[in-house]
Amino acid sequence: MIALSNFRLLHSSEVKKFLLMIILIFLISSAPENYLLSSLYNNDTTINSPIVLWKYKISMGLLVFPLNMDDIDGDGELEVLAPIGLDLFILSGKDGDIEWHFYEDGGIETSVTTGDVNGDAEKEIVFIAGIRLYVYNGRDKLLLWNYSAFETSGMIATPTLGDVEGDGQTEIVFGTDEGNVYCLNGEDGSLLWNYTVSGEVVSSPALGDVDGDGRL
Ligand SMILES: [Ca+2]
Ligand SMILES: [Ca+2]
Ligand SMILES: [Ca+2]
Ligand SMILES: [Ca+2]
Repeated sequence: MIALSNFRLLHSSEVKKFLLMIILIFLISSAPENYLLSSLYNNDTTINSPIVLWKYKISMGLLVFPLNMDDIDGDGELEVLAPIGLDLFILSGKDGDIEWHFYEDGGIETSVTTGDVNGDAEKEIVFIAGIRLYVYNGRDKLLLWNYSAFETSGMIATPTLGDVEGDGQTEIVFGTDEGNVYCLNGEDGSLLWNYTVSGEVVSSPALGDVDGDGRL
């Protein structure tokens, strides 16, 4: 079973480029209170001797949620989407420069999901911070909408994108530590449905056609 968003990404040119470049990202502890985020680049497929392309020093906080990369602004170059401490940083994959920074009371609570959620052929970035889910346009970082249905912060599961309604439009599905699973209309953030489970939701939803009827 594979999320629709992941299925699309596996076939995208950006990800093929990503695989060819063999970029490794990892966290290095340089001191008890400081960490370095390093992007390693190797262009001859020999991963035994990676070359440090750039480093980004984390002055405070820890990298809690996984990094990912995508060309969110459509300029042909990958960005690094890095939740660090309470903040979200979007760094240039090329040189590590900060392209965008986001902070909200309560702090970022998930990794960042990317994809075209409103059908305009441009990618959005989707994440949860504080008590809200945010959708920003990836090109100019303008807020499309946010959704607040949570009583407290503490969501720990990254949202998943997919056309769960089968209407050609993308939905956003995510769970919370209050035990609710939400499905939002990607275009405007309106609630399509929610479902309460008996306990905290601690993982991202996986979307797939498990009953073979041609629909997620
Ligand atoms: Ca880019
Ligand atoms: Ca879009
Ligand atoms: Ca849909
Ligand atoms: Ca199905």
